[in-house]
Amino acid sequence: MGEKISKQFDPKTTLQEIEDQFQMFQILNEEGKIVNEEADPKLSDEELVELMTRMVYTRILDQRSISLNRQGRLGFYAPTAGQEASQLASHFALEKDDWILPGYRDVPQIVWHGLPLWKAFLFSRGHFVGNQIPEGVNVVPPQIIIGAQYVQTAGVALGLKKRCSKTVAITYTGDGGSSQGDFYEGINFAGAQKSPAIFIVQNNQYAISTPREVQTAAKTIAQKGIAAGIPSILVDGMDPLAVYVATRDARQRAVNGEGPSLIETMCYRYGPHTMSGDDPTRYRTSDIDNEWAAKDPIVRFRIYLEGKGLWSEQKENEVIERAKEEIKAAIKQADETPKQKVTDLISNMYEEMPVNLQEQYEIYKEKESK
Ligand SMILES: Cc1ncc(C[n+]2csc(CCOP(=O)(O)OP(=O)(O)O)c2C)c(N)n1
Repeated sequence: MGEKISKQFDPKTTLQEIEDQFQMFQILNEEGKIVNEEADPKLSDEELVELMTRMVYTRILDQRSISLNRQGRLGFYAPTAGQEASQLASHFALEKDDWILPGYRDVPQIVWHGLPLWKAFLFSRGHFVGNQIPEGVNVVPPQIIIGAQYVQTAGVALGLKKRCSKTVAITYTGDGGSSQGDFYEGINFAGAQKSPAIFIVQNNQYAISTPREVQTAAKTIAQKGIAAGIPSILVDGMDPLAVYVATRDARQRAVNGEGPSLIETMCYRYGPHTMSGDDPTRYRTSDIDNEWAAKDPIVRFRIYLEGKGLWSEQKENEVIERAKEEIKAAIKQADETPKQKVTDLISNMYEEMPVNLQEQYEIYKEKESK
């Protein structure tokens, strides 16, 4: 227990003092300048180019996914533009054997972790093959239940610890997800067990149409980790270098046996919540959109890399063309996959099929054979 204090308890100051500690961590500012020399991860030229390539590629993947969805060629899709630094720079700090427990918006990370793109498209279509993850690709299917992946990550991380594995389990949710009970249970359990977990909250400012301010009285989401006794940081989620460093350090602590960390990445989604029909103009102004567009992660990284002579318009166009080609081939492969049947749904649901489903299975099998 701490020292006894005799001074009067001042609730305002106590809260203020804690909240003031959560200043936003930034390395590369909006103008593409390093503003925090000391924290610069000094990535190699190849690494910088690779990270930029992934962000540009993923922006194209987002644009193509949106238009494929509008053509009726994809199903459920949650746009990712604006969150590239938050998603891909955090992923960039991982190792191949680390486990990713994504939410529905986190398809880019699992694709870069090894999920073939055509399978990601099948996931979007609700096809079971999209959730059949290849052996050796350490990801689980994206979670739709808000926050549930936090509890599952605490479990996976504990398993990794028990196996003395030098790997981590990383998970992502949104600002809205941090209002769920599962969020608190997950970070608390992992903290208590000192499990190698990394909890990322991508604060893109809205849970569908609900602004972040309405979600919680806390000034930051990062500070919530402190109550669970785990290191927590608020990061500029539009800054690839800051996100990379925060995740790299969290990973290092995790594999060193120092337990989990919480990272809040301040970012923005440019598009709608999903392609299922919400209209962002009803809950956001164009002024807010413009304010965030000026912080764009790709724009600032482009300026930074061009300044180093590592990037050019030509290079970017090559990446864009490659992305378009690969997306085209992947959607073709998804199209060529046999359509999902009702019998697939039934047979994939249970390891041992219940009797009533067995009856239905036979009925559908008969119908499908015609
Ligand atoms: C347990 C649960 N409650 C409600 C929903 C419906 N729902 C889907 S997305 C969403 C908002 C999530 O917002 P946030 O966590 O900020 O993530 P974002 O979509 O912004 O990435 C809600 C409430 C759900 N999927 N699961």
